[in-house]
Amino acid sequence: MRLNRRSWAEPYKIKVVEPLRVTTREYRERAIVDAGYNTFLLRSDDVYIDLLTDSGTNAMSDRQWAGMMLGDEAYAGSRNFYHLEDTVRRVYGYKHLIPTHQGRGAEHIISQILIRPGDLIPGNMYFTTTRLHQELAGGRFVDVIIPEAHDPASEHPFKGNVDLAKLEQVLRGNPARVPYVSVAATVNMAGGQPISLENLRAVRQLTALHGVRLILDATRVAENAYFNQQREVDRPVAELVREICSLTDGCTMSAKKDPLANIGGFLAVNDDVIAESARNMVVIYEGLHTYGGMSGRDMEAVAIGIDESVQDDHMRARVGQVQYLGQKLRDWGIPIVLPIGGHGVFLDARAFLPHVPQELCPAQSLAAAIYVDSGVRTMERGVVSAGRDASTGEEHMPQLELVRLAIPRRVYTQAHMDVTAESILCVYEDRGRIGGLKMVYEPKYLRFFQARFEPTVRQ
Ligand code: P61
Repeated sequence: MRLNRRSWAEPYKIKVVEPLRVTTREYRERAIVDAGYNTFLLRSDDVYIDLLTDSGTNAMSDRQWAGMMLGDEAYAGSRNFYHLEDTVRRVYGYKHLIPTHQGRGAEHIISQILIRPGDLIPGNMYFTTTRLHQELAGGRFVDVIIPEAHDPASEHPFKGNVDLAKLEQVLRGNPARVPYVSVAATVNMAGGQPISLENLRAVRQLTALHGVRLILDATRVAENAYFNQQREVDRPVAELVREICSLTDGCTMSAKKDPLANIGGFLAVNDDVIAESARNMVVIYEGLHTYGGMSGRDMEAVAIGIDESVQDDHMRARVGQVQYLGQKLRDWGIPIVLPIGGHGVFLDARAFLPHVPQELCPAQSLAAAIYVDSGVRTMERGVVSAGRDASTGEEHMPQLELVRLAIPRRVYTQAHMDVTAESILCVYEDRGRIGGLKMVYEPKYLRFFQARFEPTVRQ
């Protein structure tokens, strides 16, 4: 037999393992009730395969672990800070680094510095923490992503693109009311969808014309660059990352994602005045400007992880694993967001459970059902995550009602992906039995993290 294709494998082998616990269906039925049907409220000991998030769940490399031993835990001027600063300058190209404990720390600081009450912040789809910090600073988020991004079935290769006409309308109609445009690469809530370089260049031109800054959410910029490489221009991921960043004035970063760490983040900017304001603020909320809430060893792990994250073979295996899972589900006719994203596969809960109206939180209910079936933990990304309008208190009713299967980096094997896919198929075949949920406890901020639910009919 002649092979017409050759498989590839992960560019690493496994040195340390962490046992997983398998529970019974009866056990999980109790656990999900105790957790108020919210997968965020499960104990991780009760989870078999944890696809809640790719945030902070990365497996670090032996080099990163070795770096942890080089942690310089000085209060001020830790050598690991300088290593991180050099790395951020070299890999992303920004002049100033302000470390923070994680991404939202950076979002808080940049929002408070740049936003005045009544301002508008256009962006390529909301992200929960990003929008909340914009609102807490008195601003209002305006969605300027292309319409295809709100359609799970659209196979547009760059669903993270900005609708330039929409953006222009916001900029023209609100002179001096737009402190910056916020662009995410890739777009988490759209299903891990990338923005094209071509579109980003056009956004840069447009914002420059209006004298408005462009701030990047660089949390998954290397995954975005991988898609740019595959779908747009065949250049190394590292080069593309650098180019994306060069089109922006600064970035917020959660080092818990692309940079392959378990904790950490930063704000990076080119402007000296903004950097000075940020250093003034970081000491109030995060820690000294040379650690920002991270220990020296954390900063070392992030610095080393950043370099690993922009390697082509790493990214091929990382995104390749997500594609493998997605393709399996697609082949079985299970409704997922297309194209398959960079950090996870997103189930289209509206199409999966057409009999459950959005008011009854179909994605929340589907995530609970998947957990009960197999112990696989996923996350709701629909009406519960979208929350309420900050000024009217009305619930947002997003077009996308999704369940996210986020894949931690370098953690699970192909067999784990198979087990996951088989569980989703079982739940799909039995979908008629899944009912809706009503919220019985609703926290004020980021309600999805701690909300509790009950079935509308006994399940
Ligand atoms: C996640 F359910 N993401 O995807 P921090 N920007 C972007 C993120 O994806 C992100 C942050 C900023 C998480 C954790 C999480 O509604 C949720 O380091 C594109 O988590 O502070 C985080 O970075 C914030 C899960 C956050 C959520 C908010 O799983």
